[in-house]
Amino acid sequence: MLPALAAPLTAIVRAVPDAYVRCLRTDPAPIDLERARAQHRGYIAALTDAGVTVLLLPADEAHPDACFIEDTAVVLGAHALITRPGAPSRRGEVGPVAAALAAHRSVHTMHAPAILDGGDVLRAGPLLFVGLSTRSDAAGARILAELAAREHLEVRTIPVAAGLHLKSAVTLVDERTLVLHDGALDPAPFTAAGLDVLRVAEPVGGNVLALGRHLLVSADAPATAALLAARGHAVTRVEVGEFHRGDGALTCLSLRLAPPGAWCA
Ligand code: CIR
Repeated sequence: MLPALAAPLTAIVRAVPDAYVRCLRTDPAPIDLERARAQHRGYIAALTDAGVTVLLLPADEAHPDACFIEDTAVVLGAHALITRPGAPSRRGEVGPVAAALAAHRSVHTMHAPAILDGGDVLRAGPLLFVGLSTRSDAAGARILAELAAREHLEVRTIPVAAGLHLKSAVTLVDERTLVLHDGALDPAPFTAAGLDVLRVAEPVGGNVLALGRHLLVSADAPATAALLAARGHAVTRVEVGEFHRGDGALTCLSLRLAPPGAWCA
């Protein structure tokens, strides 16, 4: 488990716009907006129940994907890097996120032509694994690496050949353990870094959200939830099916800010 934090985590989340039904997605099935909003409320409740302080930003009707706030910034210690999202339609999402982060962190901005989505950045202690995907490139990883060096963090890039983001397939469970959708990515870069990798068969089981001692797992990954509970984690199953339809998962829906001196997934 991640260590209990001396002070609570803060998470910034963004309300679901009516426009969410037109979000970028590979699954053509229609999105149920009311169910999405109910699931978003459930997600916020799960964060709150895990002791997280939640800041809710208003919905952005001009940007259907804005509720996937994780992609718009990477928070590293005292700094926050506002990304240049890989999807052109998402680039206008960042303004209100930067304004909200400025109250908590020293804010830096990524400039063109670099691209990076926060969903491609996976922190494991002093390492930042950065997926090179359709949404994040080497220039984006280099800009992140410059900022990361200030926090004594090392960037290691990983090609993401399939799927949307690195964290669509692999996320942190505890300080030295990752959970990975089996077959989606080569686990070698993680095991070479001394991390344990739990392989799971459920596609959305690869994206869990570790919050101190609490672990949020999608209700659509029951076997993953059972595996992690059997390993002693305090697992909360969260319904986010309408966000899976939008190619998102648990981490995408929040930006986490650890208290000073700590770090979080
Ligand atoms: C997109 O395609 O950008 C959104 N529909 C989904 C973003 C999911 N974000 C994430 O995995 N961090």
